[in-house]
Amino acid sequence: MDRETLALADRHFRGLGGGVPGVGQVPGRVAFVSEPGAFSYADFVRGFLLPNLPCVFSSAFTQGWGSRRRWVTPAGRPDFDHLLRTYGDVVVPVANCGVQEYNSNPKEHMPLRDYITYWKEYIEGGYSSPRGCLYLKDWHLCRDFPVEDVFTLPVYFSSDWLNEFWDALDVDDYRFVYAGPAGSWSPFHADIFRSFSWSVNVCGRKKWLLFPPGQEEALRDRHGNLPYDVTSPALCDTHLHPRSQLAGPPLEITQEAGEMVFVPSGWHHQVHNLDDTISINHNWVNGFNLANMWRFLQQELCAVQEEVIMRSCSGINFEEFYHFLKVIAEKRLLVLREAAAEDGAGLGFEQAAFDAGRITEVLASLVAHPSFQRVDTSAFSLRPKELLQQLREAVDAAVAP
Ligand SMILES: O=C(O)CCC(=O)C(=O)O
Ligand SMILES: [Fe+2]
Repeated sequence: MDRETLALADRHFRGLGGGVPGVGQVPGRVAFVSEPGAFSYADFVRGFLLPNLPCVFSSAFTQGWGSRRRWVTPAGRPDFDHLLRTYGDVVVPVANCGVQEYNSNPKEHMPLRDYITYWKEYIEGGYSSPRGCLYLKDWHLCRDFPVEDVFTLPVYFSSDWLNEFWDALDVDDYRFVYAGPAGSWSPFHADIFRSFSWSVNVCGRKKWLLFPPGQEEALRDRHGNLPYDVTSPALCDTHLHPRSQLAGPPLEITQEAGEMVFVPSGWHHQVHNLDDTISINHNWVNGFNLANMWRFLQQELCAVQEEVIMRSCSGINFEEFYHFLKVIAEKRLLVLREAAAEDGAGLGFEQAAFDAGRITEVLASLVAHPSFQRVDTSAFSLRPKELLQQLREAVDAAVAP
């Protein structure tokens, strides 16, 4: 991040007074970025991260990725033989697209070998099977094979606190591979913790239907439930979905092989595989959507009122959220202090200053939250108020002329 982008981003967030951006003007179509050489990180911040708008990057951005070279046949189809040879024994999660369980699909686990056998039979059966349409989802391939050359992380997505946090703890990650036949699909949802996502088709094509934050409210049924399938004719039934006429049409994307989609924070979406498709999908949080994550966690708490239940709903409670902030904050403080000693010339100084500023705002709000005040923090290695103080001092020093 350069100084000019830091100043722009700081002004943007200061203008919000620690709040969350509303939905600004949403263009009628999704922007397409074609030239890697002519599109900087600062362009991405200005055009998409700050206004929280989706975009599609051309396949030139993923040229040369290991997965695109090795997992695909010359005809552009999944290379089943290669995948079997390399990963056949790995146990992968598989969802059944035909079975609705709340607003997702039940998952089972099976060796990739068995899934590929199923997939080939599904194709031979004219894209139909008595077992239904099975979709391999949320396979942590990078966690299972950390040294494989699968992809090169684009600079636009390199500030990724969720994965930085999990990597520091060496526990989990939010890096996934999806693979499924034409017709497999992901029901209507927004991503975990209101994270961003990026998604690249290694082969095949996807159709995306995207709704800006807030639009989903008009799509709820009369009981207040979100739809499972936004293409269902039931949405036109005003008795079932009384406000669906108020929802604008979704933004539509047809994502070609090699192209990369950026899904902004809090945008609900539904995704259909138009061909036999393999994709790499990551969820990520950073200073640009941290306040959305925090707001989401507070809403979850309001909805369930019980921290114990909250953990089972969103997979994180306030104490763990503090731990997440602390791990990232301490790493940024280190950069700011070292760089300060070198007259601000340290690598990533602006990024660290921006990150520390965003953490300060959200941490101040967390520390003031009545539910967090009930947490016993006496045994914490660094007390939240101390961390807040350290961050404030570091941010003040970083922005001082
Ligand atoms: O590709 C899919 O089926 C779903 C992808 C998705 O929801 C995401 O990347 O956020
Ligand atoms: Fe998603």
